[in-house]
Amino acid sequence: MTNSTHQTDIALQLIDLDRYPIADLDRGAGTAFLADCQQSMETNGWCNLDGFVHAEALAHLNDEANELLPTAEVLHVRRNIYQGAIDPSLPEDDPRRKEFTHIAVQLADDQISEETRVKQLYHSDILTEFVRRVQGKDQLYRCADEFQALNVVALHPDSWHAWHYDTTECTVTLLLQAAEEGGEFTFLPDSRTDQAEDREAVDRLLAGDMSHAQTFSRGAGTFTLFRGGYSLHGVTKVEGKRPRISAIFTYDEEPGRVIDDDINVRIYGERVEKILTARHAEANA
Ligand SMILES: O=C(O)CCC(=O)C(=O)O
Ligand SMILES: [Fe+2]
Repeated sequence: MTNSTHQTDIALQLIDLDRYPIADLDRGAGTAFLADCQQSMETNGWCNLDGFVHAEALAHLNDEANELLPTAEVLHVRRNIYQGAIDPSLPEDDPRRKEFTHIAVQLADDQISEETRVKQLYHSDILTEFVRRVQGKDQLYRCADEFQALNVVALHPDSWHAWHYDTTECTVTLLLQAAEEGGEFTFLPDSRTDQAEDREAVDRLLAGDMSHAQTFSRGAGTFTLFRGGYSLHGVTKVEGKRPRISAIFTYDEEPGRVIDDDINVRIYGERVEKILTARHAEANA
């Protein structure tokens, strides 16, 4: 990376670098800060940085999201916690067969223009490098999928983000607008590994017992990394008048990662189905 790219990187303007020296991780305070983040990721499965963006930057990001969201679709996605096919060997009444409806007003990547600050922040090489190092990956790339890479999700009052595992290992979010009440990000840290799942803990949560779940207090402007592929999580019911708005930044260890069309149609519905159908028709014409 050249110096000039560095100097124009929007992360340098938006992020509170005094508290979070993400552009200077190889000396002094930056080294200690990175070690703390890595340690938290390793021990707890998450890293939570409140006040990550400056107050004025947050106000701009928030205005931008509120301006764009009226152009977004209302998504209704029915899914089980694994977001895949249900294991047919499970008993009929097994909680893991349960499907939840996820309702959110959601902007997909292609609906967020390159001029927006949120897209520029997501495209920041400094930020991507920071996320890579916190996760301890040799390589990490921004997701190349035209719909999934960057999303802005609004949960309106009375809706919640139903319990699920993400289909990627680690999820990175920036909370743009907190709910007046409720809308807490809640999770069971490391509730599964690649080999096994803590069934007792999972079944307990699915039955509505939150006593073992963890939550953090997250004000608007909080940047969070967590192992969403391994920790069952969701967002509790949003209360009050305003929606809870969160930006989801997606990364992958493989460069150029795109998602299967049928998965994107399942998530994003009719709008994306039309785009893909038109594209196929054109390719076959
Ligand atoms: O909005 C959040 O804080 C979490 C969202 C989430 O779990 C997801 O998008 O997969
Ligand atoms: Fe998630």
